[in-house]
Amino acid sequence: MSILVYDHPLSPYGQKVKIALLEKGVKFEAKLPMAIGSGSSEAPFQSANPRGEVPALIDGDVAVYDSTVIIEYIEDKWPTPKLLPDAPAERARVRMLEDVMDTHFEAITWGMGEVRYFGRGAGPVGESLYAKGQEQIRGWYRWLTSQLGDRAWFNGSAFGWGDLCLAPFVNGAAGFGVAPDGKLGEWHARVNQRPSVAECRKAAEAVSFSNSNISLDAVKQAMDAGLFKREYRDHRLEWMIKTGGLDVVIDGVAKQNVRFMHVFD
Ligand SMILES: N[C@@H](CCC(=O)N[C@@H](CS)C(=O)NCC(=O)O)C(=O)O
Repeated sequence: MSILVYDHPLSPYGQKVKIALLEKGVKFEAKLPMAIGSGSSEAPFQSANPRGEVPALIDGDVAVYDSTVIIEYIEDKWPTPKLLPDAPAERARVRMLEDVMDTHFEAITWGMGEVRYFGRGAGPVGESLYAKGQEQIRGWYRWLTSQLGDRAWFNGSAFGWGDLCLAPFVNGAAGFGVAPDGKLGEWHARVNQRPSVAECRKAAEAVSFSNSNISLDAVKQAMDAGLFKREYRDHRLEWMIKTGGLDVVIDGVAKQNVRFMHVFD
């Protein structure tokens, strides 16, 4: 039975799932859900993930959403080659790294994307958000470097969970002009040699805003026309507010081009 992954190539969360499946040699089809980013979603994607987010994985009559839960499912269902380390403490260490990347780190690159590609906070507010984002990423790089220590891989002696959970996010940050250097930079070069990571990175680059003909003006017009409703959820909302973008949120709520999570009823 084939596996379906609802995905957007630019989503670092979607990339985590695809890298895990590629590493396991599990065949899958990646599909872009209709109207992703518009704030509305339709069945069967909506029933696979009531949050209306990618990734969601369909395996026969099993539907799983949230990249962390999906990777746990993948590791349980296809245990070889294993992606998590063996020792409980090592497994916990790697899961903590994943949590940091999914929450604190991603919020920054997402916010920078709001400024750069979606025209939020035009003028000095946007410039300040972007510059602060770059500075914060450098801070996280210092922390990640200390977490890597003398290891070649975040997972331990070989590539694994700890690496696939970082690579898409660090690649995203590098795309905003903040590539890591030193030991983290060496790991970054090494991880991008991994065929599973390289494949997902290539797919992301192929659709990236920087490589497309879509102008910022066209995106802004679509935003003003309500064609996009960007999801300002938990850590992303926190980042926008704490980094000086409260007015961005207020403006987006007034123009109805931000969305929040609804009740699963
Ligand atoms: N915690 C979720 C986050 C997934 C997520 O935020 N996905 C974004 C794309 S990167 C999305 O689909 N957003 C939908 C939207 O903006 O409407 C996970 O790990 O899967």
